[in-house]
Amino acid sequence: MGLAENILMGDVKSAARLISLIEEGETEGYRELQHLLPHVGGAHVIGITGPAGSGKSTAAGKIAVRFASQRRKVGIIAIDPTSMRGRGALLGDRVRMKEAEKADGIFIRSMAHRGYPGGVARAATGATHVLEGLGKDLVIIESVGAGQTDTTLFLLADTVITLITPDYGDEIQLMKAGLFEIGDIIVINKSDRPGAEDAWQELSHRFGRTARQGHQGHQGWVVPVLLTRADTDTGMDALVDAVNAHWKFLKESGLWKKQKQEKARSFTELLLKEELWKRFLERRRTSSHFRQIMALVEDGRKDPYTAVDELLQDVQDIMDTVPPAEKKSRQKQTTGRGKGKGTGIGKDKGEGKGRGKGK
Ligand SMILES: Nc1nc2c(ncn2[C@@H]2O[C@H](COP(=O)(O)OP(=O)(O)OP(=O)(O)O)[C@@H](O)[C@H]2O)c(=O)[nH]1
Ligand SMILES: [Mg+2]
Repeated sequence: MGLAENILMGDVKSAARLISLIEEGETEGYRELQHLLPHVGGAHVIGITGPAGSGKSTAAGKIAVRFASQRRKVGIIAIDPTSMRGRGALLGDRVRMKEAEKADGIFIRSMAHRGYPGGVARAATGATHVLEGLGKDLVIIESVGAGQTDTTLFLLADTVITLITPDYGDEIQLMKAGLFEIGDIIVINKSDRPGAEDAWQELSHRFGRTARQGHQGHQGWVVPVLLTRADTDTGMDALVDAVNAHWKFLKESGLWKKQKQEKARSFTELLLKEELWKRFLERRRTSSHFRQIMALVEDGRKDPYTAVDELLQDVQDIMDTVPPAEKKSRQKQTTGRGKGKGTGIGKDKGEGKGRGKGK
């Protein structure tokens, strides 16, 4: 039996394995994911974002336990902001979610974000489907907003919770980064800290009262601004109620499906952009053509616009050199799985052979 079939039968080990394959960019992983697709897509995906240390994991753990007690089948994906820092952050998230981890049926998976823009692991969308395949109907993705525009989380989640602390004023970057913009629910955690009440007043005034415009699919939803203290479980019922209310709103307004379709398309476009850029640089950065053009740009003898136009003439060539997925899988079966971490879609270990040679 394949991984997808095992997962559909509830095999947790196969789920963990498939998530790893997707993380590593293995073609085999995408093929199994494809088998899962007819069976998934209906779960409520909740994203939690906010500055480092604001209490996201603590809150995620607390609400997960509550959802589980409401007979929801819960999965959690915790995205490690600093894969470079080793396993510290991963373990940190797990410690905060201890209760949830012990609760029956809650599946927790940590992932490294690997430099993907927006702080969300590129594999998170695939991992969400894997958890759905396991039967989860509610998936919480914890991501780090740390000063970046976390639009990718927005694209993965049906409901986004922006979780900050009373001293968010210091995090003025957040405003620019649009963390508030993407939040369907705004939570001021650490209500035991000074200034909590003032922060609540200010944000309620700014975001809570008016029905939001802007993002399609958000029309008519009034953003709740909540005050919580996650470490002592205070305000968590209200947060669960707000999440459920948003889900009901999406379902009843019919926005859910439309929003999901639009987000899936946008995520794919984002991935395509990333992938083109990465493949282009991998194959061309060291080529003599690339270096010649860049040297002219550096000397001010070629303008950047013309340079980009000329460099893009190589793109067709890059497309031609990417072997079809089937061919890659067959290669893999004969060579075994390499150790290298995948950066690409359908990454293949033999694919980089021509890398750096240029034209
Ligand atoms: N005083 C206080 N501490 C809290 C509260 N909620 C969480 N904490 C503590 O804040 C610290 C960070 O909490 P986490 O849940 O790990 O925060 P996080 O946002 O997940 O952190 P990263 O994943 O590292 O970005 C922990 O020591 C928590 O116990 C709260 O409401 N008040
Ligand atoms: Mg965390």
